[in-house]
Amino acid sequence: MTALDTLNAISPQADAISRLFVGVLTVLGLIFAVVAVLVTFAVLRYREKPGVQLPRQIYGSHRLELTWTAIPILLLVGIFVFTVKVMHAARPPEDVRAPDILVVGHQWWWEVNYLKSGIVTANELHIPVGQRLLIRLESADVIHDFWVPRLGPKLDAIPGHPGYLWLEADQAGTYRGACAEFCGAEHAWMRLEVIAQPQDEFAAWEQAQLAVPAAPTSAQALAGMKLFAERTCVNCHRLAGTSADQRVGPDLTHLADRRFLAGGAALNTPSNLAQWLKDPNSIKPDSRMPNFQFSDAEVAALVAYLESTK
Ligand code: HEC
Ligand SMILES: [Cu+2]
Repeated sequence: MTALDTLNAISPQADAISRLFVGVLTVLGLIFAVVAVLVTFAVLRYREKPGVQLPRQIYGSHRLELTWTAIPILLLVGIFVFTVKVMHAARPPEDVRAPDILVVGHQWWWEVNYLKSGIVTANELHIPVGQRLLIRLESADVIHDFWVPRLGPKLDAIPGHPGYLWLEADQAGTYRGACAEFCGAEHAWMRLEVIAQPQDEFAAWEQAQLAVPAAPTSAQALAGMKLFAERTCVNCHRLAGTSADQRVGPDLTHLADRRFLAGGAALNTPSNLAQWLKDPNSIKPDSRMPNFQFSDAEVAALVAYLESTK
């Protein structure tokens, strides 16, 4: 994510915002240029020189004062009108229709629920390209802020007060986002990715996500499955096909399909996953996932199990 992402819009909503920004910047830039030229001219042309008398002093000019009051007022009214238009273009009215996806901000990760298909995932939103989806945004704890600069406006996730947002991408691709409201120690590792895919790829992803993982076959993965059931993981996580159905931590059903762990703090490789299970705080200090003091063999078993649910 870079500062220029905002100017590189991929959705009508982000495009409206970026046009408004460029428009206002242009007008302000012109005013700055005119003022700078006039000031420079006055300083050079009218500076005190030997033998030159002080020019005639003028006190008060109704015409000038009215002009320099009227021009800024007109400019501000214009900017106001365009801003309100952009706000309407960029944001859905409250409850226009049933939302497609419920996104919940947690310290420090994003829960993603596809309300129609029932898919649950984390820190990653797959969407079909060119379709306008309605996101309902909630928070499980403190104020977060959902922001994917190339796709649209930022929106605060406020506890007890759901917000709504259009999510749409006109080009296939991966668009990075982040929490944009300081929400505690690990706020910086609350990244997300929106992956816009052609309809058939998206449908294939949906199918894969909906599949309930088969029980593993290797002895190591079976040992991991047993640990997963016995060691309180089920109290915080969801894993389809098991008794785990909680939302305190991210859904782990198809964890191996995701690119990141822990809101972007590490790439999702088997070795990083092992590191995470051994000591979550070594990857994300203060994370809300406990350290279980697992032995290396236990970690390897859990990794084998979680990788097998792909
Ligand atoms: C007290 C609740 C809690 C318990 C118990 C718990 N976790 Fe977690 N877990 C979390 C939270 C919260 C996160 C998200 C941390 C973050 O990203 O900030 C997490 C993240 C994870 C992740 C990374 C997922 C991702 O998408 O980033 C894995 C893997 C994981 N836990 C596995 C386990 C396993 C295996 C167990 C049992 C041994 C377990 N957890 C027990 C709360 C818990
Ligand atoms: Cu945050």
